[in-house]
Amino acid sequence: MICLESNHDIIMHIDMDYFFAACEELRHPELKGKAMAVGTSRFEDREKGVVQTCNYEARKFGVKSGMPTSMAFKLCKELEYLQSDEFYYEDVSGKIMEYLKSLGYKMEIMSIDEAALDLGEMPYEVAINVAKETKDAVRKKFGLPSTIGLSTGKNFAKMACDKAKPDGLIMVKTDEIKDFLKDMAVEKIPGVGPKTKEKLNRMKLSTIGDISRSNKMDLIAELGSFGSQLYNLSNGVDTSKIIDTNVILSISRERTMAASTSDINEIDPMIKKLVAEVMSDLGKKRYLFKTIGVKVRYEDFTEKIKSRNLHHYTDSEEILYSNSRNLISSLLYGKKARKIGVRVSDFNDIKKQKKLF
Ligand code: DCP
Ligand code: CA
Ligand code: CA
Repeated sequence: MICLESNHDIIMHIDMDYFFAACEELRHPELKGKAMAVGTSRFEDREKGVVQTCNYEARKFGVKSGMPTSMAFKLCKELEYLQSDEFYYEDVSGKIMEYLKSLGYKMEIMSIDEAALDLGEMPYEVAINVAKETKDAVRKKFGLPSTIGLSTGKNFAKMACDKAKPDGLIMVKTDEIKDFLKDMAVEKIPGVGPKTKEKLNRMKLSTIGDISRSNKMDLIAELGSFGSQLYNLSNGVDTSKIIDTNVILSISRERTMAASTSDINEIDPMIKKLVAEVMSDLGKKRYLFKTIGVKVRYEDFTEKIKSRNLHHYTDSEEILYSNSRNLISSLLYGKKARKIGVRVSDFNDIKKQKKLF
């Protein structure tokens, strides 16, 4: 007989390390080992933008997400800088999510670079092996480092993951949860931002242990139902459930043209081609979309992205084509385009929708 050590489902939380910057290291291997940041502005205007993320070499200098890029350059003179290319990161993300989903567990996509998988009830050792294999496979298939947290409960798994960063793997068993939490600062609980932290601190609660010993009614009076959740979590009770997510986040195609041009009529055949390819992928998956995005890369290699939200879900090729053409046209302003991209996102499953009627 197999003896289950855990009575609850084990959640595996995976989060990619320095995601946007790691994606850039993939296609710019010469930057590996150097301090590097990805930011919102073009290279020429980099001092005006904000750092979106940076690799761990840059973090040693104190560079971090959300910081003005000008400050990052003050902290680290030799910082390498790249403008963020979200089409590319979404594409990498989509492939990773598809792979994770193929493992066959119920899975919730938490953000562009993290997902929670419900491994069900299994012995801790088996879960650790699943996590090791997943982490190794992600590194091997995509060339990217990740960190995994395992625990019983979505919040605890995420907190375990945060603790294990970077390139780590830890398991917090059910009977270790209270100990794991007790000395942590309140803001380590997912969802506790600066405002909630301040409220809790005013109530003289600075660690999660403090919350666990506090009065539940006072927490509810101050924070509503989130107060009740915080009390439960602090006492090792996590009732959150994994909500299975549609894995395909977007479908896109992009291609370099034979010759650069600023004439929308010359670009038109390429738009038609990309639209047809996107539609073919979409048809196979039987999805409806609500958001259309385009990308233009100019002769000087700078890029612009523009997207439009439709009022209704659709799978119309004509709507995709006319919107793509308009959006691309609006990005030309007489400049020559070298490469263009078309993307659809924000999906609704046709099969699911039919069930409503
Ligand atoms: N991101 C962003 N702006 C921010 C924070 C993040 O654009 N203020 C983007 C860039 C990140 C990605 O989201 O690469 C994922 O964010 P994470 O918080 O998971 O941070 P990283 O993956 O960059 O680093 P790590 O998870 O190793 O700490
Ligand atoms: Ca991350
Ligand atoms: Ca993340």
